[in-house]
Amino acid sequence: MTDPTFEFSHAITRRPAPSIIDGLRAQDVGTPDLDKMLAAHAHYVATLKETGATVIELPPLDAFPDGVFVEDTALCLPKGAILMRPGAPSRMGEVGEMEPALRSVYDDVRQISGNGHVEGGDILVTGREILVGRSDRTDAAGVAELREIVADWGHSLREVFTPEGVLHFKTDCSLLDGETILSTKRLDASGCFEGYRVLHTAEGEEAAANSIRFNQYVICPAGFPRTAEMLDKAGFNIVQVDNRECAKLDGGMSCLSLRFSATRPA
Ligand code: CIR
Repeated sequence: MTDPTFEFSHAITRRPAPSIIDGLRAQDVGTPDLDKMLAAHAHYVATLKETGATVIELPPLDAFPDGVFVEDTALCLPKGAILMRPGAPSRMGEVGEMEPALRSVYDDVRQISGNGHVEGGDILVTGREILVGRSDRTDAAGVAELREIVADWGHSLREVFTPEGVLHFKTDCSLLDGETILSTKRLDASGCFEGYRVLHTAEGEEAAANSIRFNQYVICPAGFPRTAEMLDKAGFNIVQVDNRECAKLDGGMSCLSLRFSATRPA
């Protein structure tokens, strides 16, 4: 029996395009370097593959500077996939670019089609529920539509709030196993993880919170040694990937893939 919250047969990624230099960012802390990003991306994809998973690698999309951050375009669940409706207007067209890949692996593909917005980075699927953080990108109408869709597949959805000034809910947290969450102290202080086992990122290492559990690995951004040591001591198998270029665009480990177990072969 596999645990659908972290055991996956597949991932979808997209190689960064030269237009990455125009990617959205909250603050300008320097232009991302495409070659360095490509090298880090290759390490990320190789790590996913090392777990035995199949990685569907999509080609770069120069028309969409943030296209590498595929997580925001969809939510993948055991019974189907849901195409999102990004709150960032420049990212809206990325969804249609993702659709064929999802249709190749899922029989049931639905869509947020009302006026609301949801980005995948605001969604954390745990062993017991789906947490969705309202943010500058995800609004009440989007959450309400998503709630109806996932209810059809037997999931309960709980609306929570992304801290002020934080891009996405999962910028500040990740799932380590069905019941264990890695979170910044500031997000955990909101009380949204009551009843879960919560491990905190080290002081000053908040950016380590955007990690992913993917099969046997917890893939973390490199450069956060105290959090990595804490996770290692807690028994997790850590792989550290250079995230310096993506971080310039507020991106992290979760943003770079959609993770799922295919219902039929790709
Ligand atoms: C954006 O602002 O939309 C991108 N530059 C970063 C998206 C990061 N995605 C994520 O956290 N899931």
